Amino acid sequence: MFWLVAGAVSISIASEPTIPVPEMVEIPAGEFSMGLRKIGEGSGGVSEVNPLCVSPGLGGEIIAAVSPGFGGEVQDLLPLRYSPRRTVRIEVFEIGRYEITNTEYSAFMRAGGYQNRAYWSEEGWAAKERYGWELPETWRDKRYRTHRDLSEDNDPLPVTGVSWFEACAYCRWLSEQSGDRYELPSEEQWEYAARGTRDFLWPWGNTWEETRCNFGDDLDGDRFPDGGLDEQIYPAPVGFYPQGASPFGCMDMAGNAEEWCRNRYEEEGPWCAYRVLRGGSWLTISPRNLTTVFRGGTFPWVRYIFWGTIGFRVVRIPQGGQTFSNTQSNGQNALFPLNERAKD
Ligand SMILES: [Ca+2]
Ligand SMILES: [Ca+2]
Ligand SMILES: [Ca+2]
Repeated sequence: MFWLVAGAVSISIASEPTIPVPEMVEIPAGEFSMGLRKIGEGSGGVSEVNPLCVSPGLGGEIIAAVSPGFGGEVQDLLPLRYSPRRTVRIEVFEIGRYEITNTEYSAFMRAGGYQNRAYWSEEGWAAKERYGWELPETWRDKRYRTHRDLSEDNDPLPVTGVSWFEACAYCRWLSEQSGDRYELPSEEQWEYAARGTRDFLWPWGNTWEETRCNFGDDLDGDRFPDGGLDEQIYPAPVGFYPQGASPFGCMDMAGNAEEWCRNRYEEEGPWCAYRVLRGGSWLTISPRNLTTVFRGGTFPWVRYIFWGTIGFRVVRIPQGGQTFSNTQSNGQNALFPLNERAKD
């Protein structure tokens, strides 16, 4: 099956042990429209309408669908559930075709990633020490692992149960190992990679397709996935839904693991300590919350709330390249911000 080899090739750096390096997709420079399209935009007096609000079955009430990765009730207090509509210029970059897998993450663990302070920001290390992190929260839970004996090799499920701090530490470790520059995607990079230039609401287009991603398909109404529609109850092997690929060929950008981005949720205000989560997860019921434009978020030290839904993918930045040209977040997107602002 193709996904057994998806997501990684191995490289050997100098005399270092071979490590799995995520398979990357090059995203060309370009412009795209970020955020949700407004019908009647600019005509004055026309309130925001979008296909998600008017399509039967995608009504406003389902925005409250639970995504326990960041708490069903809490999330609905969040402002800015969609980015402001704007044109964004993107510089060339590469992004992981898949979410980071258990195989890839296990290399970081085996290399002493949780013991080597050099890979962690000051705040990240403090959180790790405080909470005693030594493994992802889901690592010893068979529901999140391919092999029931929990062997670490050849596990194409996405790593879940990791905080933003752990995701950043993985990026720093991978950068050091490979000599390339890896980061979490900016929110702009993520959305461009997910939707392309044609305003796609889901990675594959503008029509919801329940067989093209791993979401919280729930046929019996108990608000827990059955796997009856998408064949997966818990996280799916990355790349399990080739028809769900984005215009650039990125997989699982709707559902499966929801994905950390580098950005703060907002630059100022009560949610500025949050980091952005994108794409919804295997537990997200509402198609609306699985769109390419929907924004979630939580604190950078949160990695698990009831279920393991949170994972990530990485971007690789060309030598001398900019991460992105949008100025809105530039000042706050240092790779490892050392001056964490306290939540108000
Ligand atoms: Ca169910
Ligand atoms: Ca499912
Ligand atoms: Ca995903």
